[in-house]
Amino acid sequence: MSFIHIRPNWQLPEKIATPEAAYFNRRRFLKNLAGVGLGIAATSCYGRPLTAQGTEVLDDTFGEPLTNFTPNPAFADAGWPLTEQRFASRYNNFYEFGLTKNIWENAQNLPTDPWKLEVSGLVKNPTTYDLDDLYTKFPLEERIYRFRCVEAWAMVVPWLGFPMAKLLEAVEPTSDAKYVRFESFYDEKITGGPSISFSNLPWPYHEGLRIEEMANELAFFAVGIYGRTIPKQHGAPIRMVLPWKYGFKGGKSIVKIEFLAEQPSTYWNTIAPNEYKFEANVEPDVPHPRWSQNEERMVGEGEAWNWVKRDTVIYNGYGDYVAALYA
Ligand SMILES: Nc1nc2c(c(=O)[nH]1)N[C@H]1C(S)=C(S)[C@@H](COP(=O)(O)O)O[C@H]1N2
Ligand SMILES: [Mo]
Repeated sequence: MSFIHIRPNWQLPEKIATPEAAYFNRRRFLKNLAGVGLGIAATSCYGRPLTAQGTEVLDDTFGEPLTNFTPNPAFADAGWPLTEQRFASRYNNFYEFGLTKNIWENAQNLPTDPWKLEVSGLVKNPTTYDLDDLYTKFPLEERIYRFRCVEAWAMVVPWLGFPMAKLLEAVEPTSDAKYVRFESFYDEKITGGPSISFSNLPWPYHEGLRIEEMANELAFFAVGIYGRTIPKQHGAPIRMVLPWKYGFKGGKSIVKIEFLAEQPSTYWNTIAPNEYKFEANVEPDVPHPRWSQNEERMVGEGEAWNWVKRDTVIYNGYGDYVAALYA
């Protein structure tokens, strides 16, 4: 179908845009096509086949070995095989660097040293952490977690980092603090993906949690993955990991954490409130308006274009930890 005759340069062809990214286009061209009655393109064939090609260069992005961590036995086995890093680390969402999955090279432009993570707002001990602090202030542990993107792909990843609860202990939120806002690094000159206009989007990427969600045992800050410091494409030097929620809740490359009395806005909820909720828990029976959430495809497992499928589980299988938060 050739219904886009002239494509402004911010519009990616549907074929290569991911379902989340497709929204950037869709919003605008649905406006232009109002009443024409075109069906929404199938979202099942996105991304590119992953092969071992180029892994030597990919390996260079893998970060420095981390040794000062303890494996947490409660999260030693996520029930499914680990996703191979050569797949996990070259199939990423990091829209600041481009709208495809293939941003790992462009993401190497992210400047991570020095780094400042500022914690402020309704806390007794506002603190700014530098890069070294991220590896030394809190005991590091390894946790193998399942990970589920709202686009219905999934993986199993060994994160290194510390529970968000440890940060709460350190900064001591006041009793007025009910919500937390997390902000990602943003500098349009550095991150701007090629030929994409970012001007109308609510950058920097920002996410939010209820304070009880942040205090939950599962909520985690990752500073590493697969035994090494976290590669830039995964959100170096520190990113959020919330395994019971869709992946977009886990902001990458966090520079600011603010404790608030009111619920903050979030990036995706601002762009498309009917598609991406603030809560965004993994719920197989609640379809995304553009696709089902009943099953997911395991990144890199099986054949390219035809990854192994699994049934999606409520709270991504972590109901024992989090169901009480939503009772
Ligand atoms: N700053 C920032 N954080 C982000 C995103 C992003 O585009 N920018 N994408 C989110 C989405 S949609 C997903 S699925 C995960 C992907 O994490 P991964 O690439 O490490 O697998 O990061 C999340 N965090
Ligand atoms: Mo995602």
